[in-house]
Amino acid sequence: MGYLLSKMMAVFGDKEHKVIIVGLDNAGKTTILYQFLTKEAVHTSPTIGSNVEQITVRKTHFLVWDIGGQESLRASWYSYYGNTEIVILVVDSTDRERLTVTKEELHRMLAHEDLQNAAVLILANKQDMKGSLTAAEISQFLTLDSITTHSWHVQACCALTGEGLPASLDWMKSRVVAN
Ligand SMILES: Nc1nc2c(ncn2[C@@H]2O[C@H](COP(=O)(O)OP(=O)(O)O)[C@@H](O)[C@H]2O)c(=O)[nH]1
Ligand SMILES: [Mg+2]
Repeated sequence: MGYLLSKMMAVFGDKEHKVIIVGLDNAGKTTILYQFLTKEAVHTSPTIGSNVEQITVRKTHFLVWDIGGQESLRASWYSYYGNTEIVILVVDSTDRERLTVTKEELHRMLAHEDLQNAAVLILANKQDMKGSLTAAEISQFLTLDSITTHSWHVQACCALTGEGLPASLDWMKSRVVAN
């Protein structure tokens, strides 16, 4: 391989892929970010504040933003959209009442031009809890099948144990490598 090409590949390989974690408050966003860091990936130094971390999955670097989900903060989600390659939408699978709100937020996000090229990972979290909806039920409720404009994937998980999270990181990696 030529020097220039290998140099370019090295630079390209070091690219940081921007990820945002969204979802309603109490869905488990921060717990998931923490699980990603301690169980599955190399943790390099935290950067701006406490809500953004770099996660490395077999040489692929993600810069992951954990964004607040309280109603008052949701209006400013869009300010994080620029250059986002992956949106992780965390759902509390026991919170049936607020699934409608999540559905609205999801479809509003997908319509935003800054997220045109982003892939969406829906995490059906809190699978350890009694009465939690399955990933298939969440999928149906959020009408994921109607999404044709974005690459999406739904994954059942439990942030407390980390179950389902390695598979999530694999999918994320496959998305950015595919691009
Ligand atoms: N049982 C259970 N509790 C969880 C799970 N994930 C998060 N939690 C709990 O849900 C609450 C909210 O989690 P947090 O990560 O702060 O949610 P955030 O507001 O979306 O950042 C905390 O008490 C967590 O311990 C899970 O998979 N199972
Ligand atoms: Mg949080």
